[in-house]
Amino acid sequence: MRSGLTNIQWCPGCGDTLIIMAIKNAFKELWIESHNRVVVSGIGCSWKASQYIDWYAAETLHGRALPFATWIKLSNPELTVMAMWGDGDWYGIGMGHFIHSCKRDLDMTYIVMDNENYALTTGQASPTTPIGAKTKTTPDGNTSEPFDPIKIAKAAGCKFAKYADSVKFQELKDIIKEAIKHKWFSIIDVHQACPSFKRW
Ligand SMILES: Cc1ncc(C[n+]2csc(CCOP(=O)(O)OP(=O)(O)O)c2C)c(N)n1
Ligand code: SF4
Ligand SMILES: [Mg+2]
Repeated sequence: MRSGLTNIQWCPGCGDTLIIMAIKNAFKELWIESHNRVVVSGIGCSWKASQYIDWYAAETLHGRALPFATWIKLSNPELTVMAMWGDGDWYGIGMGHFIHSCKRDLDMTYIVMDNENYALTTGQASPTTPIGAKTKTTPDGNTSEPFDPIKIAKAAGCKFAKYADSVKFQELKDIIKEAIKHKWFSIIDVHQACPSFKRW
């Protein structure tokens, strides 16, 4: 599927928009043309990312983008392959694929749009929700320790695993460029605002 720029449908102030802009700038600065790049997304607000950049895109199942991305990379190693998921997508239902992708270490870039909640389903606690945060499923405050995804990625064998923040725009764009240039598996956990449901 070929996707292009359409009207952004994320809520006003959503950090996803900044992440998309940083990726677009990174591609531009690295001279990676649209026919040489492909994104695979899961399901969640983050899933719409694949619709807003001119690239080949596959919108897959919740938690299952990594197997699709792996197959695409193995079929055509020349492509720049990026997967974009939410924190629930990747660290919840997709955690098994995440660990094995770190171990397999193929040349792909994974961007987690980490808003610390299941936003598309209107604000339930996710694996990265901080202690004390009140969500639909933790009305008295979250009591379980959030995952440290970067620590987990490194422990599973990933050599490029970094945090970023969508509001530190230049830094985010530079980390994305570094990740694309890294010839093995790279993961960036991008903290982002979700004004509709992340209110802590
Ligand atoms: C197999 C499966 N289970 C559950 C759902 C319902 N579902 C859709 S989006 C979503 C949460 C997405 O949260 P996250 O990955 O953090 O993305 P966000 O919306 O926060 O960007 C869930 C549970 C689904 N689509 N498929
Ligand atoms: S619910 Fe949150 S993550 Fe989803 S579009 Fe709105 S602000 Fe963005
Ligand atoms: Mg989320």
